[in-house]
Amino acid sequence: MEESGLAAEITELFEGIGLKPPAEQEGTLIAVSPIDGSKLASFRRATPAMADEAIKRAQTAFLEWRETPAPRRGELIRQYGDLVRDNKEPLSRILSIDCGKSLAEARGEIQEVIDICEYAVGLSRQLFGLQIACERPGHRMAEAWHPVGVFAQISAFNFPAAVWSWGTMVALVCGNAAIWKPSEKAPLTALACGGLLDQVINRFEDAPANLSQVMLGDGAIGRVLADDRRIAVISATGSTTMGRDVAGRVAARLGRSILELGGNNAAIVTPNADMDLAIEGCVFGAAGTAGQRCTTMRRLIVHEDIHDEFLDRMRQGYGQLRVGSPLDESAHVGPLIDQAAFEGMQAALDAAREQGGQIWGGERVLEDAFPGAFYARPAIAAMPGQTPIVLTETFAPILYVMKYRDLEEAIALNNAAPQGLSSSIFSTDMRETELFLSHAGSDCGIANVNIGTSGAEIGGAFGGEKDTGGGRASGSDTWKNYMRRSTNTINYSSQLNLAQGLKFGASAA
Ligand code: UN1
Repeated sequence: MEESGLAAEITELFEGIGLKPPAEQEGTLIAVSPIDGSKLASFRRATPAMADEAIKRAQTAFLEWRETPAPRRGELIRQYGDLVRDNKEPLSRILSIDCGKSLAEARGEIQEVIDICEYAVGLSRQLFGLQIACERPGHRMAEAWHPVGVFAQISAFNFPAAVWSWGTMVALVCGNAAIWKPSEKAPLTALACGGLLDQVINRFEDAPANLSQVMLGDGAIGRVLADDRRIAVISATGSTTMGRDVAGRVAARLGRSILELGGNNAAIVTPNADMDLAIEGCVFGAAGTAGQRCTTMRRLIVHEDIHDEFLDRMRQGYGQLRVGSPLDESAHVGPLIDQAAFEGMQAALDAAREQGGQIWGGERVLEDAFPGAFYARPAIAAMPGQTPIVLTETFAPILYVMKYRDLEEAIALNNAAPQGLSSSIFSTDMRETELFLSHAGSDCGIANVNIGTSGAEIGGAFGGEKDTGGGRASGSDTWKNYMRRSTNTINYSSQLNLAQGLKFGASAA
């Protein structure tokens, strides 16, 4: 495999942020840039024995870290957030080269890491329990939240930094030790973000060594983590197939998992929509990040009266999109992650054609400039209805467009997908928008009005239902997923009163 200038740039970027460049090892795990298909570095894969050692080290770190008061734990994360802020530009470039995301979106992702650090710092003073009304006199009942143990994060290539930070920053503030298994398709972002975290941990007085560890490997090492009883909580983001495997393994040992898996997200556009805004929201939602967000808009359900005009305007919008290197700031759409992603996209477009769809775009471009990479024009597929391919998540920029007649029908189409991550409605009619948000509306974990399906802020709970896995990885009260709850009943009277008015033995006499 060829090397290009990108490997040299990675070396410079790592050195620039004070980290050892990813060494050229003997290993079989090869980091490839989706920008041009060139080799960036190679690594040895973690073995099960290495995972065992890492878990042991993490357990030792956990026992020490849980003794550090939570606000002090927050101070570590504050320092890390500052370091990420200072290094936002080089980290964004590393991320862009690593996973092919446009530089603008890579900056957005690193900003998401900074935001989650701030959020976690705030949380570090708010890990509070409840005081609960007690039925017995002279008793007090309360609940407390305690660190839970070793936390493991399995992250996907498409958000190689933000998704890790959602879990890990919160888990650390909650008093846990953390292990990260990043996607083998984007390992360099993990080495950079994890390396900077190590810098902070190493100079922080109250933080034990090995509080955070990165393990490079493929699904095999993910399965080792999923099977291991010493991993108290495991969070996994990726495909539904991967999530089912992790869920089964963790359930078999009665462990705790937080799953954020696939999405087949739809937007409904009603005749009451602000059309300009809807076009803008749908073009970004469907074509942004080259269709490789779990929140990417994949289905568009448009009222029959405006369908043809809306489709025309979407096609015009797509016509303005520039596909190009993610490092070229004038490009909107970068490459697909690899050849398999491109082939998956082509297979889905073939199926859509067979199922009566009319397709625009989808072809490979820039093959001469980047023969080893896979750039494709985002595709729009006008479909005769919600055919099987429309209900299949393809991790590529394909937007299936369908008609509806009444809003109940549109909501039923929205909810017919096996996944339930994100959804949105474009309408200025509050009867329509409130119905969509109600119990009888969208069944997704995220339901938006007049914005697209992607681009959630970190403060809200993030995740979804059904095949999306049911987990909530970030925001709101999800910190509780990273702690264990202890219910405490304290008797400060001199009587032994049993609950439910029970009388027992001598006390009954
Ligand atoms: C993902 O694609 O796995 O809501 C996460 C969004 C981003 C996160 C996406 N904040 O689009």
